[in-house]
Amino acid sequence: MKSLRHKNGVEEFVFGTPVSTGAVVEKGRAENIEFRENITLGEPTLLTFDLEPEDRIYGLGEHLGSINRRGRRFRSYCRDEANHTEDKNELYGAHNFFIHVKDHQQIGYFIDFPGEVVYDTGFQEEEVFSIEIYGKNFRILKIFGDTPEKIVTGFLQAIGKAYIPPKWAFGYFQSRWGYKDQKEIEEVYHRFKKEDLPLEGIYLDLDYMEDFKNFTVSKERFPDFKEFVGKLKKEGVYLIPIIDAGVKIEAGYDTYEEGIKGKHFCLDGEENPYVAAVWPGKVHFPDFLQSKTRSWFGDQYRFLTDLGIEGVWNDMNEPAIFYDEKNLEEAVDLASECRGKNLNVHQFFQLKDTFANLLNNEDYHQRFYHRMEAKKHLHRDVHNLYGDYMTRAANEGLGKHLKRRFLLISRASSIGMHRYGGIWTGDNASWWTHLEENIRMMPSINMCGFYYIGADTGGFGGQCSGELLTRWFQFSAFAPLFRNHSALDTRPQEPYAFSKEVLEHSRSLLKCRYRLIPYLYSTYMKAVENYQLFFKPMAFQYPKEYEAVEDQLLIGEELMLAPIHKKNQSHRLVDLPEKMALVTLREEEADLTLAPAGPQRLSYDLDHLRFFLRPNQMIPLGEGKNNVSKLSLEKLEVLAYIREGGAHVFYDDDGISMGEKNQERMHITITPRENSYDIAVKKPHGALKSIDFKIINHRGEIQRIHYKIKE
Ligand code: MIG
Repeated sequence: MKSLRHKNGVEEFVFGTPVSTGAVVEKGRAENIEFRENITLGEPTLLTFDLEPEDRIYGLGEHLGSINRRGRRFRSYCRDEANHTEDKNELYGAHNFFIHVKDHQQIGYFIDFPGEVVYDTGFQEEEVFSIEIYGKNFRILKIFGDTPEKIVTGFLQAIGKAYIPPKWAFGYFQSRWGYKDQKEIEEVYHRFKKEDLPLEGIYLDLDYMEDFKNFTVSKERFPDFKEFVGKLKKEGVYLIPIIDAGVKIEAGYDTYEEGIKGKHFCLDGEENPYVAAVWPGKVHFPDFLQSKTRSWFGDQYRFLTDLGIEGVWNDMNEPAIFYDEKNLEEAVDLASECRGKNLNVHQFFQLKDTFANLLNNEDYHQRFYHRMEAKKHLHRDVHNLYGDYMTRAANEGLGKHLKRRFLLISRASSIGMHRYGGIWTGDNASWWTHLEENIRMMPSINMCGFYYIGADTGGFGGQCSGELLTRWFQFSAFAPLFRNHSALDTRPQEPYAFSKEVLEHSRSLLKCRYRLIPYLYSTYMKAVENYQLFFKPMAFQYPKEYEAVEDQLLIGEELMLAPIHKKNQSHRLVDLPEKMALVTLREEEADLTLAPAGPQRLSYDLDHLRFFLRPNQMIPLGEGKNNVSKLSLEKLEVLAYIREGGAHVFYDDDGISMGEKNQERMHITITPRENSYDIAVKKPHGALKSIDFKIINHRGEIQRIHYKIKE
């Protein structure tokens, strides 16, 4: 074992000769450090920690369950899991960072390993936290800090700055698997316009392609795609097409032909391109682990950027596999053997399961290989890098051709990919419990480096009700990625697909979202810049008794959210660790009242947003426009809760340039005086003419101050 020391005291332990995943960007210096944890190298390697009753575990990213991960099993092995029931131990992401919090100390760990890792956080044995690492070659980073938040910061520094989307990516996006052609997309656009609903873009699912072939557009369904993209973009509406991992095997299809010629596909045991089946039927999988394949595949996105596209979602990149030839043949053979027989119960279930197990069977992972650093790797051993490296390829290609920021999200991910794109949390369902999962999952994913995150709002599978959509909007209004997406054959889920009330509520909630964009964008940029959390669990800020409050979240330093996530609730219980100001936000007005510390019932209607402003904090609000391009910062409203005085840095830039161009950092300070406040605005935003302050003090008295920026 080798050991190294990084900045901030981060320790790195190198076991064997690990694959360079590229997750960690900081380089350490060799130093002799002892690894004191209990570890036994083997197949699998076993790492164990004692758990005391009070211990908590945070992190592990995209998984179901509580924010405190204690008492469950989790498997880090990217999986196309289409049914997120409570018992599922793996989803699409593999995020091996966690913090073990004890009474007297806390330590963060990152297991830098691209294969399977299984965590048992005191499920089998309540007093043991065991981790199985399926290999002997890996790195472990140990991160120290006196608070969980500082540990996160140390970790984020080690893994590098997160992906930064364009400002328009903070708008509202409509999506649906099933919008079949240009006409239908146009109808969605017109309907949003007619109903005065904010809209920033429409995602294009599989149906825009020709026969599910990546980097093609169906001529029949989109006769003049380029013109269409341009026309919508003029209205501020972006189209975001999907790209899948598998490349259709079809003679004459460019991407396929080039992939073969350039030796870009993963190989089977006989050194032939591995064949599996996904949406297009039989496909090959690009070997994204080869750098030449990444630059080739990245360049393929040029087909889209040449058509005016500035955003993409990468799907099916765990990779998801419907079947491979071997298993399909075995299943068909078994079925023929069964023909005409009187099957007993075992034979029947074997038949049924054999077919059911074709989908995403992990046997396939033993049958194909990658080439990386001139070495051959069995897929299973590097599985978790696949979606990550596909997204790196896309990021590099899009950046090269666009030379400005772009929207990029991926379904599969591992830590390291956070520098290249965001993630959506996959195929959730229109269930109230999934709204709650969404709330809890955000901070855990954020701790692992990802900031541009969100769930399918309204739920992907199943039937959404107007009430669920509205409540979900009330939470997603704060998520960097706000997309309403639903599956084929489910009930239509656009805000206008329900009653008139739902439409009206959605409209006001979406306008509120746009009012929040200056704040959300500023908070996002500052959080990335300073390696801080955008979504913070209550337990990271407040004393221990708040650790169990997992359906309230903090945003940046300013806000606490307490969304309703249950049906037929006009009120919910909120537990305030300190006195805060309750904000009731509507399109036209924002009200402030004081809320005392302690548990209380909060009424929460469907047509507005309610959230809490922490003491000595303020937030800027813009106007309720229908598009980011229409948001002007000439006039801002600032809501503040001032006890002793508050200071805020408001970040803005042109929202699209890469690098550090046009950054603006406006400093606002509010200092209470006898009967009023002193307000200072340093480096006012270039566009700004005036700010309307609404300030509440600890007695609940409100003052409004109109502040003019001197020319
Ligand atoms: O096998 O492209 O998670 O968002 O709509 C399903 C169709 C493939 C899964 C994605 C979902 C998308 C769907 N895809």
